[in-house]
Amino acid sequence: MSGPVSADSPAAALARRLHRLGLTSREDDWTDRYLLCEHLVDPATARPRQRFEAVARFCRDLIAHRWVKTRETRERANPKRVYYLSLEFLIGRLLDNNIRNMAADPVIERAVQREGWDLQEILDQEPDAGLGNGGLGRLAACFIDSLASLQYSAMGYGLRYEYGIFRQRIQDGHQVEEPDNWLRRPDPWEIARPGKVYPVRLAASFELRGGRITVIPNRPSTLLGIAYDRPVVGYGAHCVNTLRLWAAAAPDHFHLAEFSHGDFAGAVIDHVAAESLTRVLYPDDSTEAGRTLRFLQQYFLVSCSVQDIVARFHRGDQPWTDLPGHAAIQLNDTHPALTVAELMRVLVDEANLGWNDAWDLTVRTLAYTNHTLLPEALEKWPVALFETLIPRHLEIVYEINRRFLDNVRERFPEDPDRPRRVSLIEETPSRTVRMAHLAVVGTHSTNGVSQIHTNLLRAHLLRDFDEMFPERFSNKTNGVSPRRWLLCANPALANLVTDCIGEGWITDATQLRELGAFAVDAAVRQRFLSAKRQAKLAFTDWLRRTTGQAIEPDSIFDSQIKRIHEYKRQLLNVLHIVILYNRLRRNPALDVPPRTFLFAGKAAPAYHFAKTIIKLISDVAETVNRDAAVRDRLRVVFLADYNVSLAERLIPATDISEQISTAGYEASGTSNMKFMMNGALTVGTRDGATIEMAAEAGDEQMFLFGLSVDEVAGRRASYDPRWHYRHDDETREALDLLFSGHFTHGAHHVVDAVRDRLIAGGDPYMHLADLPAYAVAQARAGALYQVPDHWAFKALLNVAASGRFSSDRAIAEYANGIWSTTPCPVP
Ligand code: 26Q
Repeated sequence: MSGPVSADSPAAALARRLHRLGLTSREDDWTDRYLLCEHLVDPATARPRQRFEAVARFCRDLIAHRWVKTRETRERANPKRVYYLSLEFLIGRLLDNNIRNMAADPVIERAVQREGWDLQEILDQEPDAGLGNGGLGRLAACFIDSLASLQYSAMGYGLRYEYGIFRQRIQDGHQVEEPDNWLRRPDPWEIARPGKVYPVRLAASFELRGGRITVIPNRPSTLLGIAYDRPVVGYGAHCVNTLRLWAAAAPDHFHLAEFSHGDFAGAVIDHVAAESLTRVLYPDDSTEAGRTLRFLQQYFLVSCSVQDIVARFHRGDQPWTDLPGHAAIQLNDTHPALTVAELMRVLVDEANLGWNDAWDLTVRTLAYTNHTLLPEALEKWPVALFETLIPRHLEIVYEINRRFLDNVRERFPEDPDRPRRVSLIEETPSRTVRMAHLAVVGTHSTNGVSQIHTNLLRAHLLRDFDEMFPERFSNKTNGVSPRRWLLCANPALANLVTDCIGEGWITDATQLRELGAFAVDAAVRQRFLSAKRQAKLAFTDWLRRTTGQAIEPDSIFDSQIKRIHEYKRQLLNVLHIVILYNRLRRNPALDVPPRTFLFAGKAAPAYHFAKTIIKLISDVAETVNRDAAVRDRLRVVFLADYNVSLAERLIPATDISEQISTAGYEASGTSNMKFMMNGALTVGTRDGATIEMAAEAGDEQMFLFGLSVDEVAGRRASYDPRWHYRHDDETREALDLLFSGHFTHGAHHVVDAVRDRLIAGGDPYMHLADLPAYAVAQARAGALYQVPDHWAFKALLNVAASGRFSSDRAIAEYANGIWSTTPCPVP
């Protein structure tokens, strides 16, 4: 690992930092220091968790120097800041990533070896920071990684949930949710900032009784937001940015006022109510209504972050007109869209600006990213909630709307229905605020997350707005961090890539293109295959150790890992498994390579059919895996508790990446990119960013199938799943076997629910239309796998074409196209 060290290489910089800490590379006695001094523990007898804390604390001390240096540099240069506001940051673990980005691996490895410790065991002690639901939250984490690695002056703002996304257990095939108490033990990365505290004022109070929130109108209350900072270490550790997470607390004066009335216990209980605001991340339950606490969380994030941004702005002694030149605030979906009203309130009520000036500054400072086209996922908050909790913001929303609709009527006099369609307020069935409309009207930029998604956004969901403000719309295709998802997650493949093309790809993923020339080299293809095998063995090992399940590393690892949702079509995957099962039982001599189908993903707790899909997968797995007729040829595994760490293990080990959403429904997808970067081949529909991946690699490097977006739209009216049931033999046989209860034994409700959706319910996601083409694509993939050398060739071309899907490219596009900002290098 530790080669020659040039003067300003990451390794040389690390040597300087160690020197400042009083640690030369010779006398690295820090294991003693942290264990003896902090824990009064002898390193020889330290438990794995204590070892983890020692290594993490050492790493954090190394980080501290660059963190302070970064802050000082920005205070002096005062560049334009980027603020990424998100209710979710799905960061996962940090130790491995931070060690890498600090170039501290040689020092850590030496110390670990000296003590006779196992580094992997230490890394596995760290709980995942699961502060997100899925793609949107993980995107925020990759984006702050890139912002730091590219040295932008940027900050992430989010909430310090005490409980992250629920942990999933599978019991008798059913999902069971358990609380994720990730902060049970002290987190070595966070730094509480008791000095950074902001009041958040509400027009009502709230109490908690039996897990339910009761709002007491007309009794104003104040919450406090306390900052907890986490370092975001850029690659090479030049720049260490901050992720600032807000925790809610009750203000002391409130506490004391109650106390002086003699209600001591009442005051303590109010404390608990206040702190419960940031207790738990809301799982993505798009249907469940009445989530007052989620609304409060959104306002709390917005209020604390805006106060913090304004305070930093004021330190620069600039006039308000400079705000858009000082700050670019990116709203991650509509979850923080209250920022529009909050910034207007600050500028009008506190800075005493006129409405027009305030509006101009607000719009120029804010930008909005949309992540979904699903109508049921569009946020709408009851007007009554605004009225009770933040009535001033409702007034502001009304005034924004009044002016906006005046403008609409003036510009489109021939379209009398337009004001109703674009209004920020929906009148029926009940009065709600349409957060997406607020976000588009109140910002200068609206972007989608892949080209097709942006096109559909402009043509359908936001068509009226596109006609009014075409210049506001742009596409920013998602990306993923090549540091986390290739360098750290897949050391064998990363080494192969570096041996071929040098290490420039780590910070400039476009260089991966150069790997294309090496795909023709048989020795490189061989090395690719052994890197893949190494990752598969590591995964197989881990699976056996942690679950007792044995899978065959020489089978195809075929993975679909993502939230369970009908539009993502895990059911299509299941139907194909049943087709294969039927073929193998009918013809045991069938020449197909053995496959292991791996599923993982959480279902929203209130999304009942998604939970049924999990139960179905588990039941099919149990039946197939017990059937001697397909033994060693077909295995199905549902991996419980999908999270970032599981993705880091499974993606490098995967041969086939399943990206099979109904075309037009997956805004982008990001696991598709992670798989591609790790040399998996995609079996997928022409949806989201998969379309652009195929354009980069060439269609012939993937297994694309199924209806396109236009074909889905064209076929929708006449589509009848029964027609496909009648006309396609394998479809009918698969459904018949499924509906016969062959897999589900007594659990009739599972089969009934699936039949209801796929047949009686009209199959809105058109599984049956795509099933035959899907089976053909899968068969082609299977056939190619039987020629490993050809497989390796295509896989290498996929890695070579994955460079565009680096989050560094995405961030550079946001910086140039939306934020108008450049990096601020830290010397
Ligand atoms: C809604 C109501 C109440 C509580 C939570 C929510 C909620 C939370 C999260 C609604 C939606 C989300 C997340 C959506 C999401 O992850 N979308 C995905 O974003 C990715 C990044 O852009 C895309 O790649 C995926 O295609 C898109 O599905």
